[in-house]
Amino acid sequence: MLGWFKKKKVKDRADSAEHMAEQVSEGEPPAVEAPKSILHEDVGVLFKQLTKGLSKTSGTFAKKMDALFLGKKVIDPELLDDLEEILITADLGVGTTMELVDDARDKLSRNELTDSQALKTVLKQKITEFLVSSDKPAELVMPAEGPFVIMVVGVNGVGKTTTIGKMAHKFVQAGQKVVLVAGDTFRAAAVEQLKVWGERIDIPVIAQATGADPSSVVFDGLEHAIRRNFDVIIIDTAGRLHTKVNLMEELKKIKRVIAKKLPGAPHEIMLVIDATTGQNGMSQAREFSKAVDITGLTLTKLDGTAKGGIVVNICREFDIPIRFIGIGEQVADLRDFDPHEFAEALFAGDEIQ
Ligand SMILES: Nc1nc2c(ncn2[C@@H]2O[C@H](COP(=O)(O)OP(=O)(O)OP(=O)(O)O)[C@@H](O)[C@H]2O)c(=O)[nH]1
Ligand SMILES: [Mg+2]
Repeated sequence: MLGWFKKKKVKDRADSAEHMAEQVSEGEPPAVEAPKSILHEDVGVLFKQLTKGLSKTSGTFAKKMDALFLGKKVIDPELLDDLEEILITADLGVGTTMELVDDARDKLSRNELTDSQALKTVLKQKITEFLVSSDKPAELVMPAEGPFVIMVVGVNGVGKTTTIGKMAHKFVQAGQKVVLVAGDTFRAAAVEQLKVWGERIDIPVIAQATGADPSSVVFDGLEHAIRRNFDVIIIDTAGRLHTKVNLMEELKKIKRVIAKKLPGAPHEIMLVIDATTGQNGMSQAREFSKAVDITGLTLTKLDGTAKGGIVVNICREFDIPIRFIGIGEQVADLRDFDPHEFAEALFAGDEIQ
């Protein structure tokens, strides 16, 4: 398994800071490797855990697929209509569904599909293609020098703070010195919640009182973190609706303040999307991208939904890599997103459990 993050390389000391920021080492092993426990874990075990986590999604999707194709040898228009319905209810979205079904129709008319099993195979191939369609690598890229600043954004209750805790844990396991900054000064108990995560994984949390200006909390927090040489600084932000202009402006301000304190930062602006929210997740991705240039996504709560199709739709529509998927509330329930593995798990259903 590949590492889930790597460090940029400083090739030439004479280079300017901006130039250095463009240099990403290609084809070399990551400077900081994933912890041994992850590298050495049996891939089969990890796959089983993923399929179990995705049991609602894969169970329902794969079961419906099997029911559709069971006993049907020939592909008729009725079967294609049913297929269309399954794909739409799994949240693949109308556009993605139409492309899949139209492709099947084309292949059928060119006699390239002889039976329903062949159709299932084609479907899986095409869904895998969508999942790998982004040409941006899924791994996080740390700067060559200085701290790696990650700002986490998203609408209310999607799992930002939980994802931060899980992600921080991964960095700690990989030997990084991590600090959290409590940029959610709006919701009561948000600061406390982040502190609980900090205690759980034994890392510091920089916070001010609820009601403080988030930009100044982030500014002061960064100053403190930079002085104390942290490798990774993860900033929590308050949940906000992507349709609220003033709140999106506040997010832009926080981003500007970070860049002012540390040129080149934030290096990662991660949007967290709740996979159970369905197609609304698409407009969240669109609007947050417009406001702050999202560089990576995490899709949470995939353990709680029968509609994991949003992952396929997001990959097809946006050129933003999915970094992680959340498959539970515990610290270990954050998985690196691997499109091939995800496609396998989606179609595996009951076979694996
Ligand atoms: N089942 C499941 N629950 C999750 C997952 N990620 C987060 N949650 C739960 O979702 C709820 C909200 O999580 P938070 O991390 O507080 O979400 P948030 O986006 O920070 O919320 P606000 O700060 O209020 O906007 C909590 O009960 C989490 O335990 C996941 O992958 N699976
Ligand atoms: Mg939160």
